[in-house]
Amino acid sequence: MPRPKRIDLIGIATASGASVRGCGMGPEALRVAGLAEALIDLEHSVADHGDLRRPQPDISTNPSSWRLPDERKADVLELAESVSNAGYDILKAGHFPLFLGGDHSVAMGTVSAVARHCLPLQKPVHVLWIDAHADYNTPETSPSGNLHGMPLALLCGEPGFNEAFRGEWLGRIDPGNVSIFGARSIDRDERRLVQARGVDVIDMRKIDQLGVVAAMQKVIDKAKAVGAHLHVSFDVDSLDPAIAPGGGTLVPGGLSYREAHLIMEMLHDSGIVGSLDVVELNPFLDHGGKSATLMVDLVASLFGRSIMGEEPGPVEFLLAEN
Ligand code: HAR
Ligand code: MN
Ligand code: MN
Ligand code: MN
Repeated sequence: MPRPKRIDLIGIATASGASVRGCGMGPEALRVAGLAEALIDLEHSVADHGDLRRPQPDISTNPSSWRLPDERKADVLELAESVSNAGYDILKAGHFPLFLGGDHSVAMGTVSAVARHCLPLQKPVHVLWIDAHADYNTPETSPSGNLHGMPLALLCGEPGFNEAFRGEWLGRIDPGNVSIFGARSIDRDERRLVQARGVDVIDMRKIDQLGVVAAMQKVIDKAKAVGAHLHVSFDVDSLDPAIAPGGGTLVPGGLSYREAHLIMEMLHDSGIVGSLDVVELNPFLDHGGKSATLMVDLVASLFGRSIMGEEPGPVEFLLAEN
């Protein structure tokens, strides 16, 4: 069994990158669903750093509007900086950062923390983006203007972001070291961009055709081949809406309960996952904690929960048999 880890939880209570309110409550829902207890039960030690958040907006002049786009952009970028610094400190201390979103724009900060830590140590970073969406829009290609649809493009250094976006996150990631897993909703110009940059998109059709084991094993092998730190960014909407209704941008045809557990079990066995985001959980839209509870169970699978306490390694055997 791999050694227990010291896992540092850090909440990012924001929905500023999204157009649907509610995922700012995500970190608290994951705590209520028993995240820390599940990890401690697996003999890990856990520290909870609480939540990063921006001050509540002043809506006294127009209570019916949410936030203006520029205010929300400022929220996203200021939070990204705080997240990047907090994540960097956790990694430098040798701990495992587990980032609790918040909408997916928080990954600007989480992934930049990983890049700042790993790249000076000559450790490549591979980003595994488990999501219904590609989140590779730029302000020019985005149909919505929502920043949670853009973090990968920013992290991969796409042009089209103005001066406001300068920061630690800009262009830290090689698009050749990104795997998008579970996609089924990609915008037209966004698709052109990911194709042009050689981003590996394992969409739902590929998962259906190859099987989830072979599809995930390819990602793991690719990251392992270069000795990468694997950062997993798990968007709750990668899951099928029937099992995870707690999201603001649901798309039918997602990962099943067993597919999702199996990929988390495989990621655990790989031994190369060094950081994790759980994002886009919207407790306001969830059904009685169903999605939050499922996410806690999936995180537990990634941190070593297994049915029979089996040793890692059955996956290659299964593939060889085919
Ligand atoms: N592609 C759409 C856009 O950019 C929607 C993407 C955002 N939804 C998310 N992120 N939940 O994965 O507006
Ligand atoms: Mn710490
Ligand atoms: Mn996303
Ligand atoms: Mn998504």
